[in-house]
Amino acid sequence: MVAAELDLRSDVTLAADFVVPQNHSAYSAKDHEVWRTLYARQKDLLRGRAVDEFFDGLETLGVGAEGIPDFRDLNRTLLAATGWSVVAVPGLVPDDVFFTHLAERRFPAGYWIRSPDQLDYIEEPDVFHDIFGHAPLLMLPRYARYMEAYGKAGREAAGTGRLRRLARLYWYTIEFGLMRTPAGLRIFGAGLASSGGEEAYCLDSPAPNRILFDCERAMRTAYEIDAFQKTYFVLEGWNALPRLDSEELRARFQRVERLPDLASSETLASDILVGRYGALKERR
Ligand code: HBI
Ligand code: FE
Repeated sequence: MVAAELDLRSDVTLAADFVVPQNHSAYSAKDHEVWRTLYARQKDLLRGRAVDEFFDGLETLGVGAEGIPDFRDLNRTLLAATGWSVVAVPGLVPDDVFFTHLAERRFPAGYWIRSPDQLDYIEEPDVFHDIFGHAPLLMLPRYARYMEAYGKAGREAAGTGRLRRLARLYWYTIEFGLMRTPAGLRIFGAGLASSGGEEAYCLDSPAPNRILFDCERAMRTAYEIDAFQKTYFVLEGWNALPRLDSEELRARFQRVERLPDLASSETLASDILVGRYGALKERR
């Protein structure tokens, strides 16, 4: 099942929530082979690079070594741990649909898988990015709460200029976030965990900025859509994930709206830069 085949299904009427059956038995041997190749490669590449909680989640979920997981198996474990589940969708869904799922602790996951000649680059999230990248940390209560809060905040911000700032926050934490741990800098972002290339670049290259996470700083910062990031934000542990309740968020939006946006490559005198080995460097 590859992206192009989605077009053949466009005559199927989509439900309002965009949820479709995963149809696990319809995956071909080749589909499972693509998954296994990616799964083995990423697991290996992430050793010593991803946070321990990512591996703990992957192991507790206990799926993926044999092929594309059946969401029903995944969901038994996820539901019991944090009340989250994954639902199958055809690809990117509209913002309001996406936020409503998250607010109700459902992660919309693409069900299709990339073709063997597209192992490293896809334009829309597929089942490998969505499940391998996102599902393990949904086992973590503090992270699970943040994702739900993001969904609720997104629904409130929908149709306003605030959505752009909120989307940046998601990008720089959930997708491309780094964390300072006693063992050194580690990946927790799903976009990094599922990437063939950027998972090493984000930690090893001297080129990008690594900035100690500051919620409002991240909300102001543009990001790269089809290139490696020029800036990564580094969280000081899971409790550094910001609270996203309406009141706190409203105050943050008000401050951010008075400040200029920042280019993805820019640094400020007030940034606390993080070295490749996790050391903090105040100012340049
Ligand atoms: N849909 N399936 C899917 N996955 C996403 O990550 C996603 C989406 N729709 C909208 C969206 N992300 C973002 O634009 C929001 O975070 C703003
Ligand atoms: Fe993602």
